[in-house]
Amino acid sequence: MLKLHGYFRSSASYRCRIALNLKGLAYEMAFVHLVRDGGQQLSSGYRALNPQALLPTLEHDGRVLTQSLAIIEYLDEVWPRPRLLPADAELRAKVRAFALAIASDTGPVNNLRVLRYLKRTLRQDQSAIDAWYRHWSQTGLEACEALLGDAPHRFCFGDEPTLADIVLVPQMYNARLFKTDLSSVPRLVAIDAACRALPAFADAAPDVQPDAT
Ligand SMILES: N[C@@H](CCC(=O)N[C@@H](CS)C(=O)NCC(=O)O)C(=O)O
Repeated sequence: MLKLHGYFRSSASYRCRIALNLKGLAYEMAFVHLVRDGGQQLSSGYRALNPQALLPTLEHDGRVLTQSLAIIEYLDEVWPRPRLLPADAELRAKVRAFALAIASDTGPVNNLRVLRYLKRTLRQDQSAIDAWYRHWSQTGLEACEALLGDAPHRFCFGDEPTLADIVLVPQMYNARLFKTDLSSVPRLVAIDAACRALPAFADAAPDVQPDAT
């Protein structure tokens, strides 16, 4: 049994939904609202599953897994087809580097708890917070555009989606939500559109989730 604890707009949950769909795995959803009740991720019940109080968490037959990239690599190891990481070592390192450029170096500075700290503790106004968000979003994506290399592919690193595409699409969703200028990343825009045309990506989109409000 697979159960994903997530939230429709959580980009890290979105990554896991895409990966589960690409693998064709059925899973239950447990909804953890990031805003309601002051943030349900902060409850003692959820912290018992995920001590970081972050989404997502995946339960698999009694095993509890956290961190979206670790979850996706776990899925790829337990259900190896279709591959989400390339067989070639160099390409695999490039896919991981691209995914980490977003998941480790771009997403965390724009996480909800960081934006809340800017607003509530440092008393920044909304225009300063929006400028912060767009700055890190745009510079992070521009670096990713450069990481793609020269070969023209339908997806980030070939003709099949990999972990890189799984991490890119939620980041692009967030970038659009916060009105980031995407004119400097035309290849990412094209790859994002190609991914979102696939059912595995479309069915994972925030706006079609049962908890979308
Ligand atoms: N590195 C973590 C990041 C998880 C994360 O930041 N999740 C966000 C939603 S996308 C969250 O739960 N935020 C709650 C908060 O900021 O309080 C992962 O990839 O799983």
